[in-house]
Amino acid sequence: MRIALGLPGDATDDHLRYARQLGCEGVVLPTPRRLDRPGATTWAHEDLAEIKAWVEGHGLRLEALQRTPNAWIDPIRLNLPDAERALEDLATTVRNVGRAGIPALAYNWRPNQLYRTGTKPGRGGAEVTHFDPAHPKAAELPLSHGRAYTADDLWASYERFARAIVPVAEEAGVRLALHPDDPPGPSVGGVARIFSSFEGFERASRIVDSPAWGLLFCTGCWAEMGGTEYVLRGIRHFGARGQIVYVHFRDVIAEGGCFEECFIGEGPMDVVEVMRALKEVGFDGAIIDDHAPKMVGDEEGWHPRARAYQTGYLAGLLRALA
Ligand SMILES: [Mn+2]
Repeated sequence: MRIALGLPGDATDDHLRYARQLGCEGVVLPTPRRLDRPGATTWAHEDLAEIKAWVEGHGLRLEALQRTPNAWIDPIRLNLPDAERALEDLATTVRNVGRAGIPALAYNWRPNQLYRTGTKPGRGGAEVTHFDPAHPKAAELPLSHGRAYTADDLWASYERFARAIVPVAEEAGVRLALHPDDPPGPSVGGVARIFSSFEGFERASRIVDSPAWGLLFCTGCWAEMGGTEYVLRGIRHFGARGQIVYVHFRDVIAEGGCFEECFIGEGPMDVVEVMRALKEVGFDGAIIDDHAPKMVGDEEGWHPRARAYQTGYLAGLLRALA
């Protein structure tokens, strides 16, 4: 296991130096702006190879790309008329990611944005996000994609995706890492959420039998689903099968379907047991922190001060269990 740093999409040389200064061996990049080409519907091999060389030039490993642009995958997730074209483009991107030697590509199956009902003061006044399903912003959310999409709709689109893309990823040497719905629940904006439970992931794991299929295991989302025991259950099942590609280490303070985010180690999750479980199942990939609270002086959107604290906390945990 190793601690990496999740960087913003517009990461610069300074961000890579910062990761090195924190003692990280690698980084994760979400939809890197460096890969943007106006009008493009795929990531080009030469751009991917260039970004990997850039990261490695700083003495770091590029652990994963965290997601492709939503506009590329929404036609697939919602099974829109251009889904077939979008699947062909995604297959091209996956092949290019593999050719560039980038080992993992994450994705999720929620066409809606990461969804919260607001922010509030957390520990010492640090700004944290919260979610309350009874809040008018959640309870009265209009249809986000023009009509309701049922769980059956989402499963049909997911199965089509898995059958088309997982074999391509396996051949390309890329592992696909599926992140849970956040927040978990039956639906958001009329779109069903099918990766909000252990059973959802277990069902998905049986569609295509391939080492390329796996999880971006987000302890925060698993804790939202059912606390420490649920996190441990997920790790012990999927981790033992080698199906955890990499980890988001995060915690929430949850009660009655509501939750607020918090610092690692502040919330109810037994972080030592979670890290120990990852070790015990033989997980040997990257762990990054996730959704850092906004601390004093954290003007940059990805909250580098809180990330430094959390990254150091994770490194210490890892050292203690070594
Ligand atoms: Mn996450």
